[in-house]
Amino acid sequence: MPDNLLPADGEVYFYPAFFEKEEADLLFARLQSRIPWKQEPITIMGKKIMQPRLTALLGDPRFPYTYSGLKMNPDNFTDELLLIRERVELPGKTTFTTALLNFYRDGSDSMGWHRDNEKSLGPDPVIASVSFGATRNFKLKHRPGEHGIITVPLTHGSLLLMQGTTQDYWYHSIPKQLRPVGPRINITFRRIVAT
Ligand SMILES: O=C(O)CCC(=O)C(=O)O
Ligand SMILES: [Mn+2]
Repeated sequence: MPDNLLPADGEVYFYPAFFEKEEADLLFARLQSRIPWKQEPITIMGKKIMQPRLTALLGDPRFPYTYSGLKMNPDNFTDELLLIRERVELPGKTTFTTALLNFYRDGSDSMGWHRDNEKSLGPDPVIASVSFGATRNFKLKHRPGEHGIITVPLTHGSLLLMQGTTQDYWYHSIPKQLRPVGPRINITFRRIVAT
């Protein structure tokens, strides 16, 4: 088990090469071509805006997933997603119903500060985040503000686990970056416990 990256109020574990390079290359190519990527609008502070990235939701069709005013109905898991889920359930010590996928086309695609604290995930959710493609910086910011910002470069084939009280006390984001960067796919596996 790697060390906890957080100084307090939650647990974040990072496995830099959870998938070997060859397997990660193959999974990136398959996901890029087979997932029905879409750009969809969300509502932030009453304003409807397009998300600065492409997304998809896969998983148990009984559980739609809603965030930032966007209700997504999942498509069934593909073979690749079933394989990846099986691999991350072991270190995550849980089962996952749903995967939210994000495709960052280049450095101008991003994800703003947020917490994965939707009621449907229940208290203290375990979230398994798998990355393929270009390395992007993942930032964590303590909500009470007593700790500095933590930066984790999420490498090709890596796994980041967030658990415990992380989603109560820490925001996370993928900032835009000016330095040219290739495409990146991120998958966050979640367990929906209520609708
Ligand atoms: O792309 C990432 O690494 C973060 C994705 C994320 O935070 C989310 O989907 O909620
Ligand atoms: Mn998130």
